[in-house]
Amino acid sequence: MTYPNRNTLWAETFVDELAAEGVDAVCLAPGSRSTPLTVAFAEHDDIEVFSHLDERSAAFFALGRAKRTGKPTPIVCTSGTAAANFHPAVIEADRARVPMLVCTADRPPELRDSGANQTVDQEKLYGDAVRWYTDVAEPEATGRKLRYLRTTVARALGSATGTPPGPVHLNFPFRKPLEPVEVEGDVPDSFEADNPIAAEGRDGPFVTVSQGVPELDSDALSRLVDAVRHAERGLLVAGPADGPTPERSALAALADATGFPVLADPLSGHRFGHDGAIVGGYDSYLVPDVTEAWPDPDVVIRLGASPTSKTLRRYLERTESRQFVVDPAGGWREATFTATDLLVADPTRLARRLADELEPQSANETWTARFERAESAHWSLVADSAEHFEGNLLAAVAKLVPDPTTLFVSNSMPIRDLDRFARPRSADVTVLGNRGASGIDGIISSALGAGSATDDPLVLVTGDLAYYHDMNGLLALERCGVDATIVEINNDGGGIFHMLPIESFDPPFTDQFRTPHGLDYSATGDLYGLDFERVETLPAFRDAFSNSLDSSGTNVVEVRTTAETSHRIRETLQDRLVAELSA
Ligand SMILES: Cc1ncc(C[n+]2csc(CCOP(=O)(O)OP(=O)(O)O)c2C)c(N)n1
Ligand SMILES: [Mg+2]
Repeated sequence: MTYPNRNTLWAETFVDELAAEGVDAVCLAPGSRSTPLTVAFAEHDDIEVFSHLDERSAAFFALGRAKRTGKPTPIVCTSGTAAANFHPAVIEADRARVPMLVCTADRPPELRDSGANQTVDQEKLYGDAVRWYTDVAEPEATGRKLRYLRTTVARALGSATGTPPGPVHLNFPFRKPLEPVEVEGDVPDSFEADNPIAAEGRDGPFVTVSQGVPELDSDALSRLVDAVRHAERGLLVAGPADGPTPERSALAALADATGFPVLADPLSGHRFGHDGAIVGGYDSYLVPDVTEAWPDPDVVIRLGASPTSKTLRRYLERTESRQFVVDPAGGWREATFTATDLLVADPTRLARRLADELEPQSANETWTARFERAESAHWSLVADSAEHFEGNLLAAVAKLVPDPTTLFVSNSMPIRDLDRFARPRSADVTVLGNRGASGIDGIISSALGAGSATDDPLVLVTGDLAYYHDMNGLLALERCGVDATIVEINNDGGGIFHMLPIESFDPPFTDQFRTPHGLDYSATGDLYGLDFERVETLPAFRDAFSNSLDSSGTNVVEVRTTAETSHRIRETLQDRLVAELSA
C-alpha cells in the first residue's frame, strides 16, 4: 500500500489499529482539521460510520451506544468549540463510568496561542473527567512513531474500559495538507516494506491489554461472611449500574444463599429479568411512618451507585446497620456517609464467592414478610389506579414493553416514576438513563445511540423540556437508521419543581422554574419525518403506545399531563399505602 502523505498514513494506521482492537463503529461530525481522521474512518470497511451534524448530539449518541454495549464508540470532531460541545457527554461518561474515546483535531504546537483561526486551548480540555489525556505526537513516517501510535490506541482503549471505565481524550495535531493529496517524499514508497509491523500491525491487537479483577483477600472475605452469617435481617440493595452489576445469576445466587430481600433500582439491571422475587416498590413505603414499627436490618450490602430513590437513601441513612458498599474502583458513591465498610471488589466475583461460602440460610420469614406485604399492597394500589397521571404512564410502559426491550428513561420525573411504579417482571428489559450527572441534555441522542447497538425494540420516555433540549438529536433517527417509540410526557415545563419548596414562591416559580413554553411539538413530526400523535387519557395512551410498538418507523406519543395533579395523585396513593401498612 502507498500513502499520499504522512497525515493519511497516520490516520489510517490509527483507525486500522482501532479496528484490530475490536472497534466497529464511530461517530463523526464535520470539520476541516479532522479531515485525515474522518477520511480514514469513512473509508474503513469494518467500521460503521454514524454521521452527526452536531457534536453535542454525536457525543451523547456514542455515550448511549456504549451504555448498551459496554464498548467505546470513538467520537471525532474538528478544533475549537466543536470539542467543547463534547463536554456534557464526557461528564456523563465520567460520572456514570461509561467507556468513551474522544478524538479532537488541533493545530500543531506553533499555531496554538498565536491567533490562528478556530484554535483554542484543547489540552486537558475535559480536566479530571477523563481517565487519560494525551496530546498525540505529530504525524511522521517512521517505524517507531507508528509503533507508538498503535500502542497509544491500546492504552487508550485499555484506560477507557478499565476500572472504572470512562472517557479518554486524544488530541491530534495535524498540519496541512489535511486531504489525501500527494506530497512528494513524505512517505517513502518502501516504507511498508521497511517497517512491516509498524505499518501493518500484528495479527490482532498491537498490544493486548488484560484487565485484572479486584478481589477481597481471604481475611476481608471472612469478615464479610461472618457479618452476613450472624445477621438476622439483611438487605441487598442494587443501585444504578448501566448493566446488571453483579451479573443476574450471581445476584440471584447471593439472594438464595442469604435469604435477603433484593431491592433493585430500575437502572441496576435487576428490576427486570429475574425469575425470583425482586422488591421494587420501596420508594413508596420505606418512609418513617411505616418503618418506625420495623426492626432495622443488621446488614446491608450495597452494589452499584447510590439509589435513585430518595426514600431508600433516607431509609438506609436512618437504619442502624452494618452497611457494606461494594465498588470495584474503590470510589465513594454514598453521599449520606452511613456506610461502615467499603469493599473494593468486583461485584460479580464477590457475590459468587460469598454465596459459595455461606451454607444456604433459610430466610427470616418475619423480615421478608414485611417486604412481601408492603409490595403486595403497593402493587395492588398501582394496578387499581385508573387515573391519568404521570406515574401510571410509567407503570403502563413497564408492563406493556415486549420481551426483550431497551428502555431509555429521562431525568427528571420519568426515572422517578419508573422507580416507584414499574413492577418487577421477568422480561429482559434493559433500562438505561443518564444518572451519572443527571442532565436533561442529550437524552434523545443517548437513547438513539443505545438503540443503534441492539435489535431490541427501543423505547424512550422523556419529559417535554428534555425533548426540547435535544431536538437536534432526532435527526439521528433517519441518518443513523434507528427506529424508536418515543413517549414524550408534556406537562408544559419542568414538573419536578412542583416537588420543591420553591413551588410556593410564585413569582418567580412559574416563569423561572417551571418555565411553561407552550410549544407545539407536533411540528417535529414533519421536520424529522416521524409519526406524531397526541393523547390526553390513560386508555388512549395505552392504545397509542401498543400500536407504536407493533409498527415500524418512529412514533412520538405525546401525552399531555398536569404536573401538579400528578404530584397530588402520587401523594394520595402514598398516603393510602402508608395508612394501610401502618394500620
Ligand atoms: C442540562 C440541565 N439543565 C438543567 C437541569 C435542571 N433540571 C432538572 S429537571 C429539569 C426540568 C425537566 O423538565 P422535563 O424534561 O419536562 O421533565 P419533568 O420535570 O416535567 O418531568 C431541569 C431544568 C438539568 N438537570 N440538566
Ligand atoms: Mg415536563
